[in-house]
Amino acid sequence: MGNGESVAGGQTGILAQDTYVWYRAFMMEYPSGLQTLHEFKALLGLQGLNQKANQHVDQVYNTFDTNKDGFIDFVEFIAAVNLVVQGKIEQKLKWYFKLCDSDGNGSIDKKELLNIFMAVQALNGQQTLSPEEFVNLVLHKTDINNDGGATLLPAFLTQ
Ligand SMILES: [Ca+2]
Ligand SMILES: [Ca+2]
Repeated sequence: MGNGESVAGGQTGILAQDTYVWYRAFMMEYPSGLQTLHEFKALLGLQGLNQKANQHVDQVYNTFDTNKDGFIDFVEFIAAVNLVVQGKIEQKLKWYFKLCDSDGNGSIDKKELLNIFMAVQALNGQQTLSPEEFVNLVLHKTDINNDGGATLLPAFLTQ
């Protein structure tokens, strides 16, 4: 009974019997049943970041906070774990696209891409390409609608 059932994520989701283990661990760590942004950063070891990197982490947190109450509850937490641990590449890309599209207009423009790049670079502390070079490269490669790379459309995710 219950074999193969999953919560919050279809076939690739965490099995129902494992959910209980996750739930216990979550409640042990966060007795209020809610994880704050501060706790989220602590969990991932992302403290003391510079401003750009911090903004990026805040954005990640916000995409996981699906009911927008400012906290991650258990259902949101398990959905996030599902995505990160077991999600298909397509799901991850869609999530990442949502993350990049900070004004939520359904496409990623040069400024949004630049923001993400700066944040990721701040997190990694590496510098191989300049931000401008990176943005031009990505937009050029994904210029599906032939607008000269002005915007990045989600079309590439569904092909
Ligand atoms: Ca929430
Ligand atoms: Ca946008």
